[in-house]
Amino acid sequence: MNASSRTAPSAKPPLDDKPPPLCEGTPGYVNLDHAATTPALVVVKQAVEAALPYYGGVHRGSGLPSELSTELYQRCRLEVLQFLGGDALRHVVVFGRNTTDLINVLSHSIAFEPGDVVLVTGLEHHSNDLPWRRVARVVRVEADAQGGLSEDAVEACLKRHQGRVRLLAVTGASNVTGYMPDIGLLADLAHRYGAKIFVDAAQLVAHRSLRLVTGERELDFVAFSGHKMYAPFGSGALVGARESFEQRPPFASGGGTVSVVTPDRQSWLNAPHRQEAGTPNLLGAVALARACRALTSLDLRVVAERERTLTRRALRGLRAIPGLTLYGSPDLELRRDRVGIVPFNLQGVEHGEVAEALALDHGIGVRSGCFCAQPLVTRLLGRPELSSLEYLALTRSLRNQPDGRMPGMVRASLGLCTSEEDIDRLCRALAEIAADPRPSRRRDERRRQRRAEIARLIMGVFAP
Ligand code: ALA
Repeated sequence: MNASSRTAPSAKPPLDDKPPPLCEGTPGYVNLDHAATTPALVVVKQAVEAALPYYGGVHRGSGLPSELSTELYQRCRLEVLQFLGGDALRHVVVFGRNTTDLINVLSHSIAFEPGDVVLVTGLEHHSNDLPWRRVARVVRVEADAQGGLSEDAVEACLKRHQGRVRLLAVTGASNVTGYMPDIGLLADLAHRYGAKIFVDAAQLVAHRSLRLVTGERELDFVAFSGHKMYAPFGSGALVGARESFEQRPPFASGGGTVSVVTPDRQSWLNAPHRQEAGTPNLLGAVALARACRALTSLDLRVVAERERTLTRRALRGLRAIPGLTLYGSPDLELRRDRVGIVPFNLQGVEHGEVAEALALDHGIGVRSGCFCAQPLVTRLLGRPELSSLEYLALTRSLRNQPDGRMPGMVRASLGLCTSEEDIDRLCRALAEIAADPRPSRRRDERRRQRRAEIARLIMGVFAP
């Protein structure tokens, strides 16, 4: 179901040394921020360009573009289902803007009763935590000090709240540490205690194969975003059993969600239409579906092995830098699989400063901060939970300082086209920053150059 259960020999040709080409327009720039967003695959761009001349209103017209677009949209759902090994008779694909959007859709699709519990883990992105707080009682299974998750702790929690837990909401891979919970085992546990499982696969699907059904096991709900899997066209997909989406009125209502409307009544369409208010993002769906197909055509075991090799290289290189602290599992050999995400801090240099130095002085893009996962980052930093007074003081001070920064860390995240040279450049750059953390004399000038370059590129976007 996750990488650990994917060891069967593959009939696919091995991935050669050349990863599939990407649309990247910044020569010399090293992108180590794939966990935030990925560039587009060239084949994704080509698919969008091929669909564009025929773009019409899905379910909204009788002309050729509209009819074609309606069929194409349906085809996109099938591609997504195939990508996850779903069953077109039982499963439904709901398209939305991104994983966050779709978790909100899902949270309003489940008919929670008062007192129902959603179990979340301490590894979650805010998007797989906050939406549940609005619809159910959220109980948290904490991460351990390295950001790992104990299945025993999950089981203890399921037992403690037995009969009340409707859903276990868990990430497929942490966006902070790359840690991959054993999704198969967690699905078994959730089901044993009468709960369903939702997997936030945003950080997983571009790195490892994920199947909805493996033998007797089934994941109830899975969601992921196009912009983290080389299809950044504003779409994401949520997949689950059809009947799960037909219990409640939709999260967003409007055109496309209803069959009959009178001045005071309306009847909702079946899924997935009920969940997709407004004219659908056909081109986003095309991009997502084409990326699914492209990833399916790769041998993801080879992709994973290459990513692990590069991650080990990064971990070894960074560990050797004086004053650098790595977060997450101390297992630098990756005996337990994880996706290529490496979080760290440099002693005496604020995380945002490190990210800026990497960007301006070394041409390397990373992300710094809390990565929309404040509970996990706080835990990894070893900081105590805030008291109510501290919480109030902090929220007040940050409200008055738009650029006020929370304690955080720096994150390098790998993608399909990351190379050994990219990793070595990161290590060399960090060694230099560690040796002399003062902003370089040319920093201001480089910032100005950066602003000018951005202005020129934006002009280029609107020039034709
Ligand atoms: N959730 C994305 C990240 O981790 C945006 O950067």
